Amino acid sequence: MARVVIVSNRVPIPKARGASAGGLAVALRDLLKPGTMWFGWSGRQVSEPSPQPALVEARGVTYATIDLSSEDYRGFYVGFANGALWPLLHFRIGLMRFGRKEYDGYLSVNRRFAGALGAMLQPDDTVWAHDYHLIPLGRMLRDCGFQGPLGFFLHIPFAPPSMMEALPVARELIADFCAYDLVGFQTEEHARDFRDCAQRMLGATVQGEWIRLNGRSTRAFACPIGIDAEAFSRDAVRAVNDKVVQRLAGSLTGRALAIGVDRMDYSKGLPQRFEAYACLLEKHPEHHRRVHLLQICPRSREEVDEYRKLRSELDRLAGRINGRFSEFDWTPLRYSTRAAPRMTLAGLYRIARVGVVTPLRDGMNLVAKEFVAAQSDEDPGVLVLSRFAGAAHEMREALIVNPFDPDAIADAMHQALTMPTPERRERHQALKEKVFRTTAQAYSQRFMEALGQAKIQSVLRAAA
Ligand code: GDG
Repeated sequence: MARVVIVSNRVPIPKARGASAGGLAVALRDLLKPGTMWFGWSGRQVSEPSPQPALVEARGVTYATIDLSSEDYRGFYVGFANGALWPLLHFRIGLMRFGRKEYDGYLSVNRRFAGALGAMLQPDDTVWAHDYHLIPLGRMLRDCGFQGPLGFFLHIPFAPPSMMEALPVARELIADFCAYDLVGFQTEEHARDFRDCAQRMLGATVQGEWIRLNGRSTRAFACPIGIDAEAFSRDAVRAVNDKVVQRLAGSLTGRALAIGVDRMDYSKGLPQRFEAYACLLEKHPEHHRRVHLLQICPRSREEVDEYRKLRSELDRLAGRINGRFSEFDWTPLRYSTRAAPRMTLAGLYRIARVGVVTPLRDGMNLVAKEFVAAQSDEDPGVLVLSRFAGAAHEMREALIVNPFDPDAIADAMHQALTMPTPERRERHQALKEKVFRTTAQAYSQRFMEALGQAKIQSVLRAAA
């Protein structure tokens, strides 16, 4: 039987009943029919990893994982994927740390993935690999003899040729993308930057969305990811009864809540957001004692230096803002570096008057979509959204800001806090319609259909 095989760095093996699923598991839920396989890293570091994957079966889906050694982890994950690719593709060349050793580690882990997965693949399987950790995997699976449909989706942005040139191995990586039949990006801008790189850096022939390189054809297109809007909206209504949400709502005593929810990452524009909030309080004293900003930012990737530095910077800024503006019965900024349960998050979005989503650069940004899905139709909150989030390409009815401009973010927050109800409703309806149209379900279905067609096309083009 033809199977779908999903490959990602981490594998969301279902835990206890009721445990909530992460972003990718939600996005791909419709594909997880009996017979599907999901392959990737177990999250474990061991001294001698076995080449044989461990298999877990849940609701007819096989989850296959391999372990990594700590040396693999340092080179592949900390070194190349998060130390070089992540900053480069988020336009932070100055933070990029490239080393041959780390790149070799990245290739060697991808080779290990390809070896373990290749041995389990059947000729009529369809493989869909995810994200920047696994760019060379497709070529390596082809080297193992797999000839079936191969798709890849990049969750983060892509960069134009002038920036990609900074990465010494950019040409190899761009060629690796071209081993797939279909490559998906969050926005047309990212897809176009990729096609430009293939054309200008490798001399590939580009025709519309198709790239031809060394006799192979690959389609590079935009396929924006979404959320399960129905389910999230239902959760938000129920979550208003959640204990933490009720406690927080009670503590507001009529004040407005602005909310930010982000992994603690330098791409999310958190220091600029804190500066913007200080700027709002300075320019508009009428908001003193009338607003709280709740910033939830669970710590992430603390093995990478830059993330530890960011944490100290945010601690310092939060202390400065509260030290400067607090009154004995009002703390303007509430800041937590712990993750909130998903249900609590849904309820917090719902009671918030403003959602502040101001990344400096972001593939899509699902928080923007979750915030909209959680709002009530009668009394909706307002979304302040960075123009550099992929989500801004579609969500034009948000208050769109330049995240590098704290003054502009402050003005948008003021506009959101004072926006009349009819305008809030009108903007919300338009945004809601989009979030309920470009859903997780629509995303996975569109990608899989395009992958089937791309495979046929690439075979026909090769024969022509
Ligand atoms: C990458 C791309 C792209 C956050 N804090 C908590 C929590 N979250 C959840 C949010 C949201 C998810 O994490 C974050 O998604 P984003 O899209 O904002 O960002 P990345 O993690 O950077 O994801 C991004 C995405 O892939 C999908 O393609 O949109 O551009 O960078 O769902 O709600 N969840 C819980 N507690 C928290 O404290 N439960």
